[in-house]
Amino acid sequence: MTSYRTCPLCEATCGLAIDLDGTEVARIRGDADDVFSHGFLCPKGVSLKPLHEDPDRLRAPLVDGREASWDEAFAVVDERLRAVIEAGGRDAVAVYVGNPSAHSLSNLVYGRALLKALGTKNVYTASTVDQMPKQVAAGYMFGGGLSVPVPDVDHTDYLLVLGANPLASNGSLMTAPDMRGRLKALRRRGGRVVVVDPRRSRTAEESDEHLFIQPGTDALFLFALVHVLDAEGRVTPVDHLNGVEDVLALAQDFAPGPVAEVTGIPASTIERVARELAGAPRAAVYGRIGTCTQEFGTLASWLVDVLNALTGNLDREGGAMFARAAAGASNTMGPAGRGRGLTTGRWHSRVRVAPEVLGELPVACLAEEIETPGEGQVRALITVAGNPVLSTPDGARLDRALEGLDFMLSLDIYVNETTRHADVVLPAPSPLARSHYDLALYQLAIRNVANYSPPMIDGEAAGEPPDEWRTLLRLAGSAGGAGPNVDVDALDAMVAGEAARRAGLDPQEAMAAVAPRVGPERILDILLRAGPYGSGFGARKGEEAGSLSLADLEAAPHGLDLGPLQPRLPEVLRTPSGMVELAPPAIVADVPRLRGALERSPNGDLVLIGRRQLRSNNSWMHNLDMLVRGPARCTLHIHPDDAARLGLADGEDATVRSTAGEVVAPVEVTDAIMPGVVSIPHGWGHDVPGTRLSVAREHAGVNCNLLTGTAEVEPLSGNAILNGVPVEVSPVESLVASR
Ligand SMILES: Nc1nc2c(c(=O)[nH]1)N[C@H]1C(S)=C(S)[C@@H](COP(=O)(O)OP(=O)(O)OC[C@H]3O[C@@H](n4cnc5c(=O)[nH]c(N)nc54)[C@H](O)[C@@H]3O)O[C@H]1N2
Ligand SMILES: Nc1nc2c(c(=O)[nH]1)N[C@H]1C(S)=C(S)[C@@H](COP(=O)(O)OP(=O)(O)OC[C@H]3O[C@@H](n4cnc5c(=O)[nH]c(N)nc54)[C@H](O)[C@@H]3O)O[C@H]1N2
Ligand code: SF4
Ligand SMILES: [Mo]
Repeated sequence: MTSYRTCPLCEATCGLAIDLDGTEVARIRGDADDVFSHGFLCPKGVSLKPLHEDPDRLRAPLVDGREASWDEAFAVVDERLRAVIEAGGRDAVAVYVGNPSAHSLSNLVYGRALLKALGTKNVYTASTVDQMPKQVAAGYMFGGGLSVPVPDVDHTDYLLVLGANPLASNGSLMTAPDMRGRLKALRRRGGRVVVVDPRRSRTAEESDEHLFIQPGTDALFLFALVHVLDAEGRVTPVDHLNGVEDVLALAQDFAPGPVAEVTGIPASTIERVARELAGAPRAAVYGRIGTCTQEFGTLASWLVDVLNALTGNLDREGGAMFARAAAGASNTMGPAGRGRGLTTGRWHSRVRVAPEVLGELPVACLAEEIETPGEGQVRALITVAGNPVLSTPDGARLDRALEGLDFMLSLDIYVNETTRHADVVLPAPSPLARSHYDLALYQLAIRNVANYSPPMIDGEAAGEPPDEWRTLLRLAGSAGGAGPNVDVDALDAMVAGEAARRAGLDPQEAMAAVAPRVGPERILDILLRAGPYGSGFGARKGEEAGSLSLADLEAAPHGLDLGPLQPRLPEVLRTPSGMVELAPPAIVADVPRLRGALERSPNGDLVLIGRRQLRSNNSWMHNLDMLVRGPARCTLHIHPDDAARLGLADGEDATVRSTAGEVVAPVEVTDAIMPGVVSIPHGWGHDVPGTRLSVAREHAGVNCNLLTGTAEVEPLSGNAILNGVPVEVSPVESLVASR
């Protein structure tokens, strides 16, 4: 029997065709009939089989390291969590939500219920080691943290890519399966792809032009492009913009000459790229991790869309466009065209008084909140699908801090570097035993699509843990003081009612219309019907009225294609002015800091950046042999000139030191990285005691986040600075001594 389902592992949302032989997975292929991915898949998609079968993947709760029944585990959680709350108040419990939650309908919807029940301001997520700067920029400019324009890669003639490597990552803040095929098609139709990256990445290799850039200087480069456009009279702004003159005035200070000195990109190249961008019939600028997890993350993220707007490419075919997602998008709800915009700093972290952003605090503050005594000190932590010891800065400090907690609970499928500290671990079912709908990622898709996958394996019969939404609700019960055995179904109905209310519906009516559905399916059906392709439960009339519901998706196992992206300005906006804010005051106020960077001259020191690898998924799929076999991949990339200067040879170990820590990694000499820059991928370092990762342990690698620090965060978003970290590299001392 063949089942069709969307791969939940990354943002590309590929369709998979999975052959089952009884309850065994026989084979996984790309679904050739998928309306979006047309058969494309990457090696990780296939690895859902070994992930499903992995004996190290948890099937039962662990209490103090021993297997326990669910009732036992919830009783322990209830008792210990209540004790912490009673002693230290609600803020004494912190939550860290990791990346896989963004790919899970259950976790997105019911995680919110848990947070609400906890009522803590200590909410941390992987967003502040990732895309928060982009969300802040989008929030200020367009009024929604997920109103992020995506490049219309299928129709553009010119794509300027900064700090992204979609050929390895398969795309991010840009849901687009088979980016390789899409970029090839772009070039085949005469278009041009330019990649700006301190490394010649796979994407750079397959582009028309690659520009090396000094890490952390993208905002300078982008400002210089604006400067040239203005100086040469090439500014052709789109409609609905506030603040064009302000931005052009700010760009005055960023002439190509001085910017060239700091970025390493020649002034003539900056001028040419500006002309190409302005001259292309349709063009898009796109930036990702490299432009976010750095010193000027929000400025760079903002300037990406400033350029799209000033070249006439924002919100038009072949430019940077807004998806119109079928379900759950804030920019399809409430009054169109106007809203409250973004407010940050509604509360602050206790120790360094960092402002709240989009409901959370910077994860770089988590360790100090645990360590620092006083009222409001964090004494318990709940991690949900996260591995912050490997994925957040100064992992060693966080690791120590976790050891000192009074209570730690992890919702996770593995005992890894983080969850080994947990008193209680509650597992989730295999991806094949649960339903899937990419509520978040379809809001960032380069084509409007919707695809729902029902569970393909009976989890209960297969001995899989219960659905994660049930676990989250039971925890919400405990957190809210209702004890360990709350009526999950009643709570579920409340969550569904709340979702309906937020979508502007009468809860009773909405719930009746989708009965007898329960759980995530009930909520999804409500959101689809309330969404832009639904009937609005009868509220929408005439041409506007669609009829989309979950039943339509159930009848379409290869997905529903809702068409190419369409212009959405000004209706997509939720700013108070009803205009795109090109010069938001908060962002403008950060420009002097960037101006300061113009004075810097490269001083010959090395800086560290990261990189992603195709057969990897942050920290957590290294326990699958098919993804880790072969030569070690957690290597230090260094340019031949730097290697020669420092006496480092390919294959030898090097010591890498920063103000935060030190690691020893094997050297890979390559001219794919620019002089002065070294790179180590993140998510490795699996050789610590107490984990249950028998395969990953054999391919341990090192934790590059022992080198990244927590002292500085990007000021507007609170995002960690993971790229452009000053380091010293030297041959391992014992080797030097023995020579
Ligand atoms: N230096 C450096 N650091 C980085 C980055 C970088 O580029 N450089 N990238 C950053 C980015 S972009 C991200 S998103 C973060 C990721 O940071 P995290 O989200 O903290 O880390 P992951 O490795 O994704 O960990 C996912 C965890 O979820 C568990 N898991 C998997 N599936 C499920 C499930 O269905 N339910 C539950 N409950 N658990 C599950 C896994 O076992 C694992 O423990 O790392 C960041 N860290
Ligand atoms: N195979 C695989 N796919 C993944 C993941 C994974 O771990 N493995 N993780 C997923 C996640 S959580 C995310 S967020 C996405 C991320 O998706 P991408 O952003 O595409 O991720 P990377 O491949 O890390 O690409 C970032 C690039 O930025 C470059 N860079 C570093 N510093 C700078 C800088 O200062 N300026 C510029 N211009 N470039 C810089 C790096 O050399 C690298 O090539 O990938 C997702 N997909
Ligand atoms: S590209 Fe992403 S969504 Fe597609 S198969 Fe690979 S991991 Fe899954
Ligand atoms: Mo990420």
